Amino acid sequence: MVQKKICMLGAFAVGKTSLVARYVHSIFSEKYHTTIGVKIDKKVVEIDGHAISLVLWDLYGEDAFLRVQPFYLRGSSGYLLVADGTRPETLEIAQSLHQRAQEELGPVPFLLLVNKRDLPQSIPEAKLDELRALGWAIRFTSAKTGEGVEESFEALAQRLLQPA
Ligand SMILES: Nc1nc2c(ncn2[C@@H]2O[C@H](COP(=O)(O)OP(=O)(O)O)[C@@H](O)[C@H]2O)c(=O)[nH]1
Ligand SMILES: [Mg+2]
Repeated sequence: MVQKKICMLGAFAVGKTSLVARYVHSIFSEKYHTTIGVKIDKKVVEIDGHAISLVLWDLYGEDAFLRVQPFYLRGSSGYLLVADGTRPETLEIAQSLHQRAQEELGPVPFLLLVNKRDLPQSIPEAKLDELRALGWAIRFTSAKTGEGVEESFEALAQRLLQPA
């Protein structure tokens, strides 16, 4: 089966680990687990009759930004950039991480997930429009309610199968 590595990228506490947990295990936990290391989960999806195994890499920790080392990105077929819809500064961090990922990987598919949709949002829509104008695909998710989560991982998987 085709395997595709996907990296989760985003600022501290935007919900990267929660999104993977929701997608892979259908769970949500309010507790914060500061794991040590890189966590790797797998999930098989079927896209247009093709089964592909998504290998999801998740970093954690307060300085996730500094810890995004080349080995973490290397070999990724694509990535999910995650911002927290309640914290506009996390969008800036997502943009920096995007730059770093593009330097390492070139123009591979990615999606921006604006997470925590279940809470009052504070990222200006105009900011998102600027990114859309640059060609970014943006989706809203809630790891808490599950809104948009499965669709987002599958939308990225779909893009991985398309010729560049
Ligand atoms: N309300 C709400 N809380 C969330 C959501 N996603 C994550 N959280 C909470 O935000 C905190 C950080 O989540 P976590 O997945 O550990 O973030 P990470 O550092 O990006 O991996 C935890 O307390 C989660 O329970 C969401 O969609 N809605
Ligand atoms: Mg985490």
